[in-house]
Amino acid sequence: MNALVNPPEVIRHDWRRDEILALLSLPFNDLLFQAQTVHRRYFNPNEVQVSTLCSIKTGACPEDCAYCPQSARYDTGLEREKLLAIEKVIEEAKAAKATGATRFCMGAAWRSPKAKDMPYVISMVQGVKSLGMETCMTLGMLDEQQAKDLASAGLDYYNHNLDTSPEYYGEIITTRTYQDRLDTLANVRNAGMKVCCGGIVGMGEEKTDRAGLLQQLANMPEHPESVPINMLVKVEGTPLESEADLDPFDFIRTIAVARILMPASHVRLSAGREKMNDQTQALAFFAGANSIFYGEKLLTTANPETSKDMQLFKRLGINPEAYEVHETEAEQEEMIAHQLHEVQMDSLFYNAAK
Ligand code: SAM
Ligand code: DTB
Ligand code: SF4
Repeated sequence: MNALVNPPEVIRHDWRRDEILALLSLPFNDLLFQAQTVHRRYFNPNEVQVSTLCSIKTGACPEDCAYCPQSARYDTGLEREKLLAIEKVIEEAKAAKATGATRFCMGAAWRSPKAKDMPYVISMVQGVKSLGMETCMTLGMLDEQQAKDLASAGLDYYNHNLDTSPEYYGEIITTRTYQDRLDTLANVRNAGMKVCCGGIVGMGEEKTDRAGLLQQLANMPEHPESVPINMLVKVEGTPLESEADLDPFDFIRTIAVARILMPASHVRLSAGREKMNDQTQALAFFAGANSIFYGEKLLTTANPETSKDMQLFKRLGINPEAYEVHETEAEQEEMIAHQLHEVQMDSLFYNAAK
């Protein structure tokens, strides 16, 4: 199969595995040239979207994802925490906004949200939105109604990753199926939210698994608007703690091919930046990555210092992508007070109904 000489003009949803493998196997310079050409057709090449993560519920997760420090099945020394108070989440979001983040992504170590959690997470969405930030959540599996409720609350993005290829998936997770993940993604899409979906590389998978993950993402009826490509963060105590390092060029290739297959999506250079040098990150931007997680922590592990990221942006002539703020500060304060009152009422009602 002849790998593409010219990148496609149309957005395709019918990629074959062998075509993707051929792209991943191109000479590095040819691949990066194609990816950068596609990138420039759809995006300003010198703008990168910045999102900050916040762990709203940490640790003690019942799932067995082999990469995850938050699974209760592995002794990673992580202290479990209760669901964060809404006030604390708003405080964190304000701090993230003050350092330049435009999207606030709230993650919970859950298999899926319980009914009692929903009023709280809904209030978090409304509170963060009222700060004039984009909102994203990752709470595990969602049923149709939960997706609709989050969409009605104004949640902009839902993150739910496929993580790897369908063939390799069983080596990494046994407590939920690939189809479960696709079902949640369909519920999110049908509820009208934007989809954030990607995966992890460096988990001992083969090149064909990276192709398989990209194929699944690129052949969705609508491409995820946001595609996080995570480099495995090897955490002591997890089954993947001693996994061999992936060649950084293979990481860059994965980003470049994601860019070519999903030309209009934001591709995020996600977990793993703490261990990457500036040159690798610069190559990732050249390959078409145009989003990062920004802030000194991911969910539970370290991320580069914000000042270091800003220095890197400056050295590369990169600007953070803007996001419009709509409300005045007084309007924001009023909305937050209203949200807090609502959630207090909801929890009173929930406790009374128990
Ligand atoms: N519990 C929810 C779930 O799994 O759907 C949401 C939080 S979970 C931590 C979100 C994503 O973080 C996972 O799907 C995985 O892709 C990524 N992730 C978790 N641990 C990681 C690690 N050690 N290295 C890289 N990515 C990781
Ligand atoms: C995603 O794809 N990566 C983020 C976010 N979505 C939720 C999470 C990375 C977690 C890395 C390990 C940790 O810090 O716990
Ligand atoms: Fe739980 Fe999510 Fe970690 Fe899997 S990735 S163990 S579902 S927190």
